[in-house]
Amino acid sequence: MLTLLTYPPAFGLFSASPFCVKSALMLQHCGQDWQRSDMLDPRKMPHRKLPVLRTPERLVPDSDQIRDWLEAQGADFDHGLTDVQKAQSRALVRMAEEHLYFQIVLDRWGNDTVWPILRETFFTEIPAMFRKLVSNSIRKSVLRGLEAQGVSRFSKAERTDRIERDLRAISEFLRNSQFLLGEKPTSADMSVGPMLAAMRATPAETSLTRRIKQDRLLNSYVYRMQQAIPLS
Ligand SMILES: N[C@@H](CCC(=O)N[C@@H](CS)C(=O)NCC(=O)O)C(=O)O
Repeated sequence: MLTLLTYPPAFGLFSASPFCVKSALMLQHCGQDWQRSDMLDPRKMPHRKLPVLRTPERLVPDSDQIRDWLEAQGADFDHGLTDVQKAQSRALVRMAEEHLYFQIVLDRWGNDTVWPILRETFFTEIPAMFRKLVSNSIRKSVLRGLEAQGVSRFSKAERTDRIERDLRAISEFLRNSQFLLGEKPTSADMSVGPMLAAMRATPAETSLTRRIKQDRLLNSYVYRMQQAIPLS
């Protein structure tokens, strides 16, 4: 049986990591026999990140490589899409994973109201007496990473504008269909859906959580995705 090494459930989601949710959705969608194995510390993993798929032959790191591996076994997440739709799918996935994702990380790790909740969710394996010290130093390194990536250099107004343009682009795809590229979920939905769900699930009210909750189209899309491919 395949095993998905993933971060545990958090904030009402299958996992706090939208990349882990994406891989779980792909496994579920293609009908593979799989189980989850939760971990909080990915440092021994090939890319020092999660998700990772344990197959009979090897560990497959990275949600895109997990997708490739599943496709090599016969999965077809974009069945029936034209070449242009496949190109649109690629662009949507990159927008979600290389931009919106970092906005979510900033919303979680850069917010002093969210931080105590994060500390007690992500660092439970660290003995309580060291937890503050260790988690504060990890928080600093995550924030340094966001500075290097650039997302935290924008003003609040600039940030909002950048997010808004992405959300409007996603909404245009959903204006006349149930899912991004038609009436059935495809790979783009398995990436964008969990990203929007994560954005909504940050455990404090932020402008991002409000933005998704108050948007009927996006909110119902997140719900639809969760119904279309249920993860128990
Ligand atoms: N490109 C990777 C991204 C995975 C990723 O960023 N995972 C994060 C959690 S959402 C992680 O494990 N971070 C740990 C770290 O950077 O130390 C994928 O698609 O799987």
